[in-house]
Formats: sequence, structure tokens, C-alpha cells
Amino acid sequence: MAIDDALRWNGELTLTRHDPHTGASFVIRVDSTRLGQAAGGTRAAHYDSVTDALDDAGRLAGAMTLKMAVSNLPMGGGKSVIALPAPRPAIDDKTWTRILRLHADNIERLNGAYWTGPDLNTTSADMDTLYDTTEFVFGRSVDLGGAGSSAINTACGVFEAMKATAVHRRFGGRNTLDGLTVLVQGLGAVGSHLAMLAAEAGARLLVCDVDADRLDWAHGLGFTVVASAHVPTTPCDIFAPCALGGVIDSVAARELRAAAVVGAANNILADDRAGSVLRERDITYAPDFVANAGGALHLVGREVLGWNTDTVEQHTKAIGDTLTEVYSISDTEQITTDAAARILARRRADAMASAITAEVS
Ligand code: NAD
Ligand code: PPY
Repeated sequence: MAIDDALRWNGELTLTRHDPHTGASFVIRVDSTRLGQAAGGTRAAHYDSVTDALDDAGRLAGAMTLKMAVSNLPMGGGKSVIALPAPRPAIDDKTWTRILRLHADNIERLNGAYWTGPDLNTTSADMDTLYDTTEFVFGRSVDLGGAGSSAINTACGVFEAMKATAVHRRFGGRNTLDGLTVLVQGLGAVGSHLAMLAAEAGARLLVCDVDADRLDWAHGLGFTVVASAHVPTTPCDIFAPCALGGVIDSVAARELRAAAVVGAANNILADDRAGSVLRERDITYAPDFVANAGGALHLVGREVLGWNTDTVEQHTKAIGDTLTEVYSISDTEQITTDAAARILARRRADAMASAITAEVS
């Protein structure tokens, strides 16, 4: 991507910094603070260029704005990307601590415009380290007063989204996951829990990962392992991308042999065209910012809104209802589910913004 394209972005704020000592580059992007201070996790990964990191942070921050709005959470959307000089496992502890301290310093300088949390390759323990420098951190360890990892709640929300999708599709007359084939790509914190929930509900599990230990774990549970290269063309009822985003471009959308796509990864669709191809092929796509909102509900619910675990669970179950509304708008308006979810997010954001204005005046 050209630098001009990465900078031509409609969000509110971009912070970038480079650390010559470690070779890490930092990007924080705040997409919108219309509904409140912006929040979204810190993703650490190796990028080909800082331009790619800028672009990724912008897209992820935009998805956070939509996720907060469609989930009725009074927060804006933002995200951080730490572009590492090497893949995360190759970074030693001392270097990682220095990187986290610099990142915390960046967040502190924004003085609350942006709150971070755990994301790909960052943990609650990392949030504890950030908190030594800045208070604008979600998802610290439970022992230290935080809400802890959001992964289990994210998996529960995606599971609700799968059940709502099964009802919508009326798979062979069924409205449960019992007897369906579910393909989970990525058996990390979210994907492993999701796979177990689906298996408990009677689904046949196909799984893939790049990590041999996770595949051994899956073998032990009787799941069938699929080679990464075969994922797009493996027949299944539900494909659940739970690793990286951008896995479905218009080519993959044409090849896919799934009836539905319901996963945890952010920005599953590589482009708008992919959503249209899925619709043309009658493949039901659950927009990621609806399906994976369980983590945001857990973090913001527990740490900002004072919810207990029961209330978080109630709101997480409602992800299925929100998705059903999205499918209904898509059917009525004859538009992609992604476009329908954006309409619903806009409606809910407008309603929240009016309520905030009414409260103030
Ligand atoms: P994780 O790092 O724990 O797990 C990712 C898994 O994907 C790992 O097991 C990794 O080996 C595997 N993987 C990486 N590349 C792969 C590939 N090409 N093919 C197959 N497997 C591959 O991350 P996580 O917390 O489980 O999050 C998964 C996804 O869900 C991410 O995209 C994340 O942004 C998104 N998400 C997570 C949360 C949350 O609460 N953790 C919330 C919303 C969205
Ligand atoms: C996500 O849901 O994609 C996140 O980044 C998790 C999150 C949600 C809310 C605050 C901080 C992190």
C-alpha cells in the first residue's frame, strides 16, 4: 500500500513513533470519539512496512467504532498496532518490556482519548505492565483488579452468532448446531474455546492451525485436522475464521464451500467485493464486528459499566438477536449483511448520541 493511501483516512487521530533501539514502530489510531473515549486492543505483529501497519490500525479502529455502536456500548473506536522487528516469539523478554513501556508512554500522552486492551499477541500480563505507566488500560489480570482476558466471552458471543445463523439458514430443517460441520481456522484463545462449545452442541469439528501443539490438542479431542491450504475449499456448514483477518477476498469468496461464515477474526472480508460475492452465492456472512463483540462487552461492561458476570452473559446472548436483526435488514433491503450491520450500527449510534445530548441539555 502507498503511504498516501494509508494516510488518506477518515478517522480522528493517528499517533506514530519509531524506536531505533528495538526497531519497533508504534501506531495508535482513533477512528471516532462520537460516543465516548475510543477503545480497542493492542495488536503486536511483524508487518512488511509501517504503511501496512498504519492501514491495518485504521481498518481495525473503524471496526471498533462499529462494534461499540452495534453493541450499544458508549465508547468510540480505536486500535494500536505495534509493528515488531521480528515475529513475536523471536522477541526476548527485555526487548518486549521496553516495547511495552514505550507503547504505554504513547497511550499516556493521548490522555484518555484512547484506551487499550489485549488483542493478538498481547495478554492480560502485558496490560499489567502497561498499567505501570498509564491508567488507560482494559483487561488487566483479575488479581490486580482488571477484567482479565476477554477471549472466553468472545468465543461465547461467536457461538451465539452461530446458533442465530443456524436458525436463519434453517440448515436442513434444523435450528441448532447438532450434526452440522464447523470448520475453525485458528485454535488460539478464542478458537479453541469456540471449537469446544460447538462440539458440545453436537457439531462435527474440522480445525486448522499453524501451531503443532494446538493441532495435537485438537487431535486429542477427536477433531479432524485440515491442512491450511485446503481450508477455502473444504466443504462445511459453517466456516469460522479465528486467526487473522482478510482471509476472504473475492477469489476466496468464489471458492468457498461453506454455507455460512461466522468467526472471531476482525475484518474477515478483505474487501467489499468479497461480501457481494458471498451474497450472490447465498453464503450467509455474520459481520465480524457483530459476532465478535463478546470481548468488548466483557471489558467495557465489567470495567466501565459496572456489570456483573450475569449481565455480561445476558448482553453476550443478545449478540444472536442483533445478528437476526442484521439478517432481516439484509433480506428486506436486498443488501449484503455487512452493509445491513453498518445501517444497524449507525441507527444505534444515533440513538445513543441523542440520549447523550438529551442528558447534557
Ligand atoms: P490467539 O493469538 O490466541 O490465536 C490465534 C491462533 O491462530 C493461534 O493458535 C495461531 O497459531 C493461529 N494462526 C495464526 N495464523 C494462522 C493461519 N494462517 N492459519 C491457521 N491458524 C493460524 O488470538 P485470539 O485471541 O484467539 O484471537 C483470534 C482472532 O479473533 C484475532 O483475529 C483477534 O483479533 C480476534 N478477536 C479476538 C478477541 C478476543 O477477545 N481475544 C476479540 C475480538 C476479536
Ligand atoms: C476487539 O474486540 O477487537 C478488541 O480490541 C478488544 C477490546 C475491546 C474493548 C476495549 C479494548 C479492547
